[in-house]
Amino acid sequence: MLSDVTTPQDLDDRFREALAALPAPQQRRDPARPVTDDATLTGARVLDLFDAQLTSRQLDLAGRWLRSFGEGFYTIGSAGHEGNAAVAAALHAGDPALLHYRSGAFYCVRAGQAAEATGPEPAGQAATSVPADQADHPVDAGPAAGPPAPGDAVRADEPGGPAADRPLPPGYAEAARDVLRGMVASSREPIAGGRHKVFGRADLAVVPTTSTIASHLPRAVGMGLAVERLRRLDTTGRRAGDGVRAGSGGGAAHASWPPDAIVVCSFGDASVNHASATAAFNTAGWYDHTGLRIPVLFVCEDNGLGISVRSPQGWVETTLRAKPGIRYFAADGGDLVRAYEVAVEAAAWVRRHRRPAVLHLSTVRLMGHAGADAETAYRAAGEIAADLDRDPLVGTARLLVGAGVATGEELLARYDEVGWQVRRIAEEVLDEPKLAAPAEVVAPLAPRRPVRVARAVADAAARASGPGAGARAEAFGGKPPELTGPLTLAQSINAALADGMLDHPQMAVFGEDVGVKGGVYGVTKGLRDRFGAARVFDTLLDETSILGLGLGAGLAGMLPVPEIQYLAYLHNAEDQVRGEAATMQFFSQGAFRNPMVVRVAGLAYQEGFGGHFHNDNSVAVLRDVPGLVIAVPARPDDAAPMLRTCLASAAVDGSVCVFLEPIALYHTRDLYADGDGEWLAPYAEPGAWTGGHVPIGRARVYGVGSAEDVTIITFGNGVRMSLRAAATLADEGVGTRVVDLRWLAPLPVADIIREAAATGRVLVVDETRRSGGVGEGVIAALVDAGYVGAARRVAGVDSFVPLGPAARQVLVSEEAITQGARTLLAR
Ligand SMILES: Cc1ncc(C[n+]2csc(CCOP(=O)(O)OP(=O)(O)O)c2C)c(N)n1
Repeated sequence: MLSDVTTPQDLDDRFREALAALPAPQQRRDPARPVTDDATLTGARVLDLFDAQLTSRQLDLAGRWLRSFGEGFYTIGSAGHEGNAAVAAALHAGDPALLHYRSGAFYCVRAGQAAEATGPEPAGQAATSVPADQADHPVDAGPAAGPPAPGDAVRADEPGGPAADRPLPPGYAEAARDVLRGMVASSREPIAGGRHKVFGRADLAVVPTTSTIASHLPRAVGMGLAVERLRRLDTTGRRAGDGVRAGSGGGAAHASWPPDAIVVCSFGDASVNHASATAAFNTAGWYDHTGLRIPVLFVCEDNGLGISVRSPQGWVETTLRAKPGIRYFAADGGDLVRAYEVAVEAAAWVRRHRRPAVLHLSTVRLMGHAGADAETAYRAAGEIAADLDRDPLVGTARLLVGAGVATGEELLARYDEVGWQVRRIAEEVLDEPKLAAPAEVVAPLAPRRPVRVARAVADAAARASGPGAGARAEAFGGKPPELTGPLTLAQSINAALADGMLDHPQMAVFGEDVGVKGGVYGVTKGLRDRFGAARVFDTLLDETSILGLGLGAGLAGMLPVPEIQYLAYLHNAEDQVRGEAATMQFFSQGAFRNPMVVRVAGLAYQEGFGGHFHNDNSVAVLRDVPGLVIAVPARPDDAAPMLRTCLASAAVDGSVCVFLEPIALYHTRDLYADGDGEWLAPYAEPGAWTGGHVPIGRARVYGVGSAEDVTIITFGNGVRMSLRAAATLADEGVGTRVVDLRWLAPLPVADIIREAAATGRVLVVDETRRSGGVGEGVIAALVDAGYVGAARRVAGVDSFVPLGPAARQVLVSEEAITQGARTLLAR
């Protein structure tokens, strides 16, 4: 009898009843034969897949059990979705997979494939190895017992039979241990190390996904694009491959993906409505329409519900069928054999044509959304019971018994045996250590090795002036930027991008209008002509997809440099930076990384192009993303070395960098007076790159006058305004030091403290907003360090930036800076 939720007990009871009710087979079928006369799967393979389904189910039950006494921290399960075992079976073990959180059976099958490929695990290493005191219950003790040779007759009345007492297929117990470690937040969990319960393991090509539904789909599309691009380079022999300098590109600590790989990503039916999902479908279809190949298999596991909200009848099929450029396949996830056959067809289609497809897999959801979900609040008892009747495990059992491969009794014995093994592993992992110190938690977040980064910059310099000099001269048309005279900020970034492209063979620059046009501000001008449309390309107009392409490309081994046309438009896609990019190393302990330098044109003060959307001055949303690097170059001679540092850090450490370029300074030439040309700067020749290296988190300090009276701490447009204000103050006999932070994250704390202490009077000039602005971080850093001098802030008003001259009402002005300094000095 059902209570107000489907409990593990209910599910277990129903399963037992259903199996007990199966009629005994009249005749046994040789498991080496197709399980039914028209099936492609053999009985033995179905038994293997059934084991994966059982293991997954038992993991769900174990998760609830662990929760019941406070030792488990995750109860979202896979029950009802175990048909995804068929999808895994239809794929290659090396196909990168970004999985839905109901992928227990998929994960077991993938682990099984990998274990078979690598052979038996060495004793003592296998997660399936059994402690001495439990050796009487061997788990996964070796390769699966071979099925009888074809033609061997197995009689229905023979005791045991092939289903009953086989060891678990290789890899399954190990997979179970992985999942259980995730549930108990063990620091030995193989991918996130106790930071989250995810499906992921580098050797299984399973890339961890976050709980933010559908946010992994734009990344999957980016990966598909990059995998295909690298494959083509491979087949034409031009891929840098082995010849690529270590660390010159991206992505994975993982070896490169197989050339014929396809990317699989799965998600629920409610998720198809999410903006990230629609972006991913659209981008895959858009590229397909242009003839570009993106081998991605989307798998929609449709249980009809998103927590309590029903997908309207027929909506999922209608919407998936209607996606342009994406081939539609459908299967019943309760029918393992047919689901497998359709999945094989879909995967083969994607692999052959290198084009996107969606597999719509119908499933049920058993035991509610998660442990605490009282389903009866929103579902009728009859509906819940109907789902139980469609339990895919019962479906597979019915198939096996109907085919004569096993009896219901044997399969129940199998269920219990698997359950026993899973419980035992659960008990073992209970006592494993948890993450126990802040440093342990954050260790993989954003590794920083500044010495290696500096060395990478020095190596790049050596290449550019040595073996790469010829290619460099050619790329710059015989006139390298150091010989073209002083450059603007935009020209300097352009030159540094070109040098980056020359030095990093896997680097690609892309975004809206960056290719043919060369960027709305001309920053990427000429790059497409020099480096080709495969490396410098226009994307469709969707920031989520642009970032997703970057994320996937980084993961696939490239060094992506996407551009976001305006800071305001980063905000509508910000989750791809915050939730996806910045978390990847954290949730994979560095096994996967998405090196990326996101160029963003932003901040205010544009002449003649007003209004908030092109003058957005809000960076708060970036500053609290753990591990993110935020660079704001104000001057041409900082921009180039800072960009080199970001590229090197991305390549060396997998850093996610936001390179925020002040639009208003792009073409600025003068500092104090019209025509003085003091905001221009020559481009450093490669021989000077090492000496001019700008490490992450180091500020630049300008002394004006005696530099002893007041310290102005600022960045971006504030640098120019502050230098001008400092000149005015100097005329009044006030000595100022102007500190350009250059890096908003990590803040140059040591430089801030030193320069603040030097005068004892700090004026923070913050062109972002008073609330949530950069100035808050600077003041907090001073307080934390015990600074006892005077401090004031000049910051933007808490407002969006209005059009026209009204903008001056809310933005920091030179006058306000001068006044602020005078007020400080008057105290
Ligand atoms: C972007 C986002 N919004 C809300 C949630 C909270 N949430 C978690 S699962 C879920 C329902 C997802 O339903 P579906 O995609 O059908 O997958 P199912 O759980 O049914 O397998 C919701 C709303 C989330 N994880 N991510």
